[in-house]
Amino acid sequence: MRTTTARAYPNIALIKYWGKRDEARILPAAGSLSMTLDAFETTTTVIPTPDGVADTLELDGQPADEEATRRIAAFLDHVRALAGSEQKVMVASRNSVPTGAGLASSASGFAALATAAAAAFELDLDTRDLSRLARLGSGSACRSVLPGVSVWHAGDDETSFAEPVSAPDMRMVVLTVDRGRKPISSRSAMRLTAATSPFYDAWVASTETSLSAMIDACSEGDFTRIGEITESHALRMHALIQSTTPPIRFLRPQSVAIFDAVEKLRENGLEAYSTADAGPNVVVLVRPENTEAVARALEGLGDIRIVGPGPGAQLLPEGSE
Ligand code: 2P0
Repeated sequence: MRTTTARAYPNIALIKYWGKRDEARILPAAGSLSMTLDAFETTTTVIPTPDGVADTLELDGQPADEEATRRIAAFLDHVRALAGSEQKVMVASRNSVPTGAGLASSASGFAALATAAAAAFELDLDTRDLSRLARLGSGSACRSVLPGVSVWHAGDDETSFAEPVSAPDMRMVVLTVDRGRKPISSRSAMRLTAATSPFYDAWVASTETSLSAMIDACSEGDFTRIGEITESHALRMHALIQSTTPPIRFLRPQSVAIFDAVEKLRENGLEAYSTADAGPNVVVLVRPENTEAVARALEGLGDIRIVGPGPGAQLLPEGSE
């Protein structure tokens, strides 16, 4: 065993993952497609603790709470099973934005941890198997193993991984409207949706249709079609989430104001499309040449950060910890 450090970036889905077919193996009910970003990264070090009786976790320099530590230990059990090892480790993870700020994500976290832990336990995994491993920590993490745009296949345990998709060059204008912790985790909200929404089956079926339309639009480099499917699919996801019992609403008035402003931009000939994840922040998809104009037009509606396609999860040189 050795000490290793890895870095990974979050991703923003254009076709969203919302619902599992298998909770234990984190198999999604439908496929999804996302862009890994070049900002908001997580850097994670895994240190073997030969005398350790339990895994420990430090987040941004502070000991993590019991729940977060338990989730990491459960993930490390998968790594130990693959390695045939019982070795406990210390995990130290840093986010470039504060954890719980709505931007630090479980996707970058588990993609970085899977990459560092696989190397620490001397597993020789290719990208596909690393993506499958990251999926066991958090579904969306399997997409953050890959750079740029990737598709995550629904599949079964063997075939559910992310792989690259050819797509045009795109940028995103991220508008942070609220840095607070979300009222409910994605995992719990997803479970509630599958259990209580009358629209869930239609969501799963229509997501597969939207995904194949999106893959076609990406390979044709049709930005307009990509944008239209992105915005429509995001609104469908939020409509679905609002249809749970009890209802959950992630979008705030400020979020809706941004969707409206983006629609106005399009009416005025500036192409841009909105999406939002399980929270109130809005991400606007733009052509590279329109990035500055769109960011300027949306000034004042949120804290703005421009992002582009980023690298896949990577192991850092020894001594980076
Ligand atoms: C996505 N989200 O496709 C969707 C859109 C949030 C909204 O993937 O239970 O944290 O760990 O597999 O990966 C968030 O779900 O859930 C998510 P788990 P995860 O990006």
